Amino acid sequence: MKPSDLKIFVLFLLAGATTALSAQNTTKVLPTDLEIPLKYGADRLGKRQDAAMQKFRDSRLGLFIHWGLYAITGGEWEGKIYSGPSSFLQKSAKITPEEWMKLINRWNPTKFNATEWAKMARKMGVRYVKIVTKHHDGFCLWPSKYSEYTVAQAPCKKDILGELVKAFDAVGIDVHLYYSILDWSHPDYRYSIKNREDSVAFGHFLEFAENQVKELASRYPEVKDFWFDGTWDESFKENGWWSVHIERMLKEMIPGVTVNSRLRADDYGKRHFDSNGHLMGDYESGYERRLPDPVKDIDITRHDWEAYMTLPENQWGYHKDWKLSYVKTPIEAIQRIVHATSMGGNMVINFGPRPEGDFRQEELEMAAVVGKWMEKYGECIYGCDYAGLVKQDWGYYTRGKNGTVYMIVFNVPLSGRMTVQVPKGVQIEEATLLHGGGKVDIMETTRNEYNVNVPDKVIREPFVIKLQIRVSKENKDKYMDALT
Ligand code: H76
Repeated sequence: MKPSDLKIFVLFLLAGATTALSAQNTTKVLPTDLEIPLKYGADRLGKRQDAAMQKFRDSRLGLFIHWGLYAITGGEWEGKIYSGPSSFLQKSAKITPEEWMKLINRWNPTKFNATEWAKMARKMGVRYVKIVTKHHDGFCLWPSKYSEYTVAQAPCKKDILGELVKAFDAVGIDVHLYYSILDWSHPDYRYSIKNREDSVAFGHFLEFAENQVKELASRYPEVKDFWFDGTWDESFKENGWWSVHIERMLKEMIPGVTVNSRLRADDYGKRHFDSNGHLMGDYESGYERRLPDPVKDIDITRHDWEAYMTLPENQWGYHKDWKLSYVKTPIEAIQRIVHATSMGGNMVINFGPRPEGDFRQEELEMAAVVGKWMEKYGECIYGCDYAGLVKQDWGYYTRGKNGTVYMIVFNVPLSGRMTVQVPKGVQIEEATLLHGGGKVDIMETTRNEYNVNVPDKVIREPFVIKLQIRVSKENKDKYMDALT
């Protein structure tokens, strides 16, 4: 394929797809008469195109780490196992914050080794790690000077977060910090503002949260992203100004930093997307334990987004009993990674380390299998994006930066033939296996449609076929329309 053809194909896909792809979205458009004027709405329209954001996008695969006091209890309280998220045990077992925080005395992760964690993540093929610095319970993984509930009060006294930031950074994995605004331990936190007293208290709380966020950004300037959670309460939604202020503050403190949409609320308490429908923050962070529909939700390819998956259903922190719900297999995780990339999003897989500071067998296995697959087939994930082709039953398409289209096959048809529909004027010239490089037979079957043969050799894993595409200027249509 000549470079000029490539360019045309890419342009063709850009124009042909019903969705507006990245290139055209960088200019700030003035609100039209139809838009509501907003003080705390979106700062920008369309995708950010600077190097830091491109790196975020190109990474495609991340690892989430939920590690806190809930790892010690692992879903069990006074001999009873609770099946809900282990990180909500304090709520489900009705434990007071004072009682819960006594667990700090038992925080003694003797097997913790940040370098080992980073090594595992490297092998897994993740390009960034999202670390929970403070979950809803209020326990801080760093020695915060604004809280009495931190690792500094624990027997081991280690700045766990500091060690992790250093270790991940050293192996070239970007560090993202998770911070929950919702805080069950803070006396000034309010779920809603009912009177003046609430308003004053919550004001103090926001000051505390700002101090902590600032503290994180200045202690760990290597950080590339802040991911906020616990922003759904009425009290928070009434303080959209604060979310704008925090995003701007972080962007001043750490050039290039990215911030998730979940931080933000606008003048009317609208979250993620402002009252005019524009995304706030740098990427949408609403796809938690779910994914967009590849056909109905194709509009999502207009903005950056990130999705999150747990291994058992809704277990983020360590839980002793994984038999309580279905546990996803590595192939299912791989399918989610591909699904996200095929729609221009990132996938983050969550691990909940054990209280001793190491990982359970299932997580090690997940890391190993995903890593092996990524090593073989990562070319169709890293740096790849939505391809602009119509989704087919055999799997997903992604598109590389140079216009190469990848077919990632999960469902091998019994017919041995996989359908590929192409836009008008586009031909498939050649198909090859990404791993092993063997040629795959193709045949044009009707107008704008091809069969790609299933390779003879049985492949017992999701495999990838690379398509070489040609765009002809003249539209030689050899198929007649049906007379009906
Ligand atoms: C709901 C909720 C929270 N968001 C996930 C990332 C977990 O931290 C969970 O507690």
